[in-house]
Amino acid sequence: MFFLKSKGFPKDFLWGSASAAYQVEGAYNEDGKGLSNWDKFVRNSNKTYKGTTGDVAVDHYHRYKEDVKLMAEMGLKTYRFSIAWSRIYPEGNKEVNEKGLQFYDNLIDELLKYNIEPMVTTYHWDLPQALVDEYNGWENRKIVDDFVNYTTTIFKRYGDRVKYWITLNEQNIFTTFGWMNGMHPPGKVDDMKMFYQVNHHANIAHAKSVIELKKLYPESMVGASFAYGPSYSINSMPENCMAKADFDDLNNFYWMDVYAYGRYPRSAMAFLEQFDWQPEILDGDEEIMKEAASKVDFMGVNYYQTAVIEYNPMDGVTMSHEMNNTGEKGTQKVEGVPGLFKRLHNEFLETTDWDWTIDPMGLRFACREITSRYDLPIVISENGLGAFDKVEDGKIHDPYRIDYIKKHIEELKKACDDGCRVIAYCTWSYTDLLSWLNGYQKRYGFVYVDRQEEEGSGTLDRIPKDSYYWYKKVIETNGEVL
Ligand code: BGP
Repeated sequence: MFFLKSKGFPKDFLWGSASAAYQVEGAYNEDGKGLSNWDKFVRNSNKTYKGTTGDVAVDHYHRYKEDVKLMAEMGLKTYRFSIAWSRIYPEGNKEVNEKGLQFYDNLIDELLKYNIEPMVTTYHWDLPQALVDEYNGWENRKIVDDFVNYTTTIFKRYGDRVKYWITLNEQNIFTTFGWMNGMHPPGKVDDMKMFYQVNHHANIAHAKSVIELKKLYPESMVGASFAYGPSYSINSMPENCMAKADFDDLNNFYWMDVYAYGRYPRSAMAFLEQFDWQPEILDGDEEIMKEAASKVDFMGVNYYQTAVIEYNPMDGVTMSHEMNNTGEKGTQKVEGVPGLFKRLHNEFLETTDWDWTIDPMGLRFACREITSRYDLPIVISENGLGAFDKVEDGKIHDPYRIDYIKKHIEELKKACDDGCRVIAYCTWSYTDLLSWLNGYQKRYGFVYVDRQEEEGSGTLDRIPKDSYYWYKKVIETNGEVL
């Protein structure tokens, strides 16, 4: 739509920034923390850039006070972070670790001291390794009870101070990378049947957690964060437009319909059934999914890029099981599912050095689609630019990041004018941090951290970048001065 005058962002808009435990905390074996699947994967898999690990990460565990103080000086309204399950339950399901609970008590209290709203992700991919050893983690339905036991523990502990909760971060990504392309733990490739089963377990774990939270704290706000990549058909050829519809049903609505409606898209299910890939759905599951969907308060969206879709014949390209994790532009291969679709480069748009398409308007599309299809409020829980940053005379000039975020905020403002109920915008990320597969050189933060790939490298000192001061102004003016 077009509007003669913008209404701007809502009055209590939550300007925020985000992180995840494994990517910032470090202290991987301190104060009783158990090992996670990532602690193990980074050692055994040879998948991370130059073998980087989160053992120390950016040492947020010991420096959270300094980090929060910088947030306060910036005027941040909300900080999204995740809790490491293996700090709370070192073995996943047995004894609770009081010291782990205390760390997040301290972090939450520190945020509240400066009026920064904590937004907590209960699961951002780091699963207690003990549960993998015991029953293969997400592959076994037993995980549902252990997950709900863990989430209920943290809801009870922090629910008096935390209003905003995100159950699962990017279920589509951790399952696709874990069971389809082998790049995340457990590193399985094309295990289609298990991929859909794992997703069903995650859906029930999410749903039961939502129901428990609402019993304890009916006023809380809860949703899952989905890595949403809206799609465009390459052109108006009907075969390509149908391929786009297939892509959406299998890659987007397959998750968002569950969070918002408590059901799977019919065409996706029909497709899976012919190969016997559909998950085992127990009696009562559908009711649980529907009940949770009726209680969900928002759709969490991690937005980075859109996809261009073309029909892919039966003898067409397959998944490459590789990605550009070096930052050498142009090395990402074209991938697809034979008989359905393939993803092409968008000739109208630039990409980052890691070949991620830069498409600010795609963020507005994402909000519009969610609003039309689900009519839910929206939390943008991640959006940002991974780039090489350089320190010059003790400063970091990152006009490219400012430009990226500015253009996305402009589109988000238009989405608000369109009637989308956007309640928060969190950039990825607050400080620089570990990029799962891309090491420390792919930087996202407003705050530079002096560390390189090797453990023990750098002072871990924090330096606010130009974008830090720029975002401070954006917050002060509620998005009017960009
Ligand atoms: C999302 C994850 C984040 C973060 C971000 C950037 O998928 O939720 O944890 O890592 O992407 O991705 P990357 O680090 O691969 O550049």
